[in-house]
Amino acid sequence: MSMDLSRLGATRSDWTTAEVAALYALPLLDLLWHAQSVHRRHFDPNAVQRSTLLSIKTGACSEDCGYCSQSARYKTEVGREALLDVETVLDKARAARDAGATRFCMGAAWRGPKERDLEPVLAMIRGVRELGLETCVTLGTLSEDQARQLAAAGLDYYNHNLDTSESYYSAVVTTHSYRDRLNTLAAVRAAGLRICCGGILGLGENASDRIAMLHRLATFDPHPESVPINQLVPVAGTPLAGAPPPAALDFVRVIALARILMPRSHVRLSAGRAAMSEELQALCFLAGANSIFYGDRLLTTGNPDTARDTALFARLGLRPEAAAPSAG
Ligand code: SAM
Ligand code: DTB
Ligand code: SF4
Repeated sequence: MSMDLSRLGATRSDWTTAEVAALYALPLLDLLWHAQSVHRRHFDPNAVQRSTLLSIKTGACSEDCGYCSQSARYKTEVGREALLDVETVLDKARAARDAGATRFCMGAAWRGPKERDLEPVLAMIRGVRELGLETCVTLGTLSEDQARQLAAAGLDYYNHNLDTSESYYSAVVTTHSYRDRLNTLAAVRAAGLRICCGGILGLGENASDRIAMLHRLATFDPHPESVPINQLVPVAGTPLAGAPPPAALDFVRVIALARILMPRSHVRLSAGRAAMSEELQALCFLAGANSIFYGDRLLTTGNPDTARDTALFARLGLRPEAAAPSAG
């Protein structure tokens, strides 16, 4: 399989699976060179955006996602907690802003929000925006009307991951379908929201699944503005607790492909950094990652603390990306 490498760097949604597979098969050093070249055409190569996560509603989720600490079906260390109150969330958002985050991402362990759930989340979005932060929420399946209500509250991004390929999805989740995920993404786009959508490596998927997932992401028109690439954080009690981690250089390869396929999107080196060396993270930045989760927790699991990330940025000469002018 060959492809016209001179077209790399253009923003297009007509990628073929063969093209994505050909990129995946490139010698690693060629791939990194192309990814870094594309990255430098669109971004400051030493700037990295920082988002802080908060679980606003933890545990007891009806869904059976095989990786998740929060499914009611698995016996994990995560218990059931009620939706946090707005003031608690705003205190955490203020602390995240003061620590240097520019975006605050609120996650709920729901299949989707019930009607009574939405109003407090809308208040959280309004309050976090008033602090001058960009807002992101991830609440599961949405109707078009719910997406419009979130947009009217001033939400900047909705996170909803594809997680893996369509054909492998049912090996990981059975309580909702890939089609449900795509429908929610369409509702979110129709409401005029920006999309954060990516996946997880280490679910037992093979290279074709990774290629299919990347192809799906890169053929959205427009592309998701933010593309989180997670490495599975194995959680005791879940079906995937014992899954072997993806090969480190395959993880780098997927980051590089995301960068080349979606040249203007922020590619986030997401969950899994606590288990990665600084050298591996540096390779991910070289491959075009330009966003991280920042703060000592993800949703229910750990993340490098801010002091460690500040030291990493200093060693690599990275700068935090400035807040987007639209925030606030
Ligand atoms: N319930 C909503 C949903 O599933 O869309 C929102 C919250 S859910 C925890 C958000 C995303 O977190 C998942 O789609 C998955 O990509 C990621 N995630 C959850 N558990 C993870 C784990 N153990 N390791 C890596 N990523 C994980
Ligand atoms: C995303 O792609 N990763 C984040 C966020 N979007 C919501 C979640 C990672 C969760 C890791 C496991 C946990 O902490 O529960
Ligand atoms: Fe529930 Fe989301 Fe976890 Fe799936 S990933 S079990 S929908 S919280």
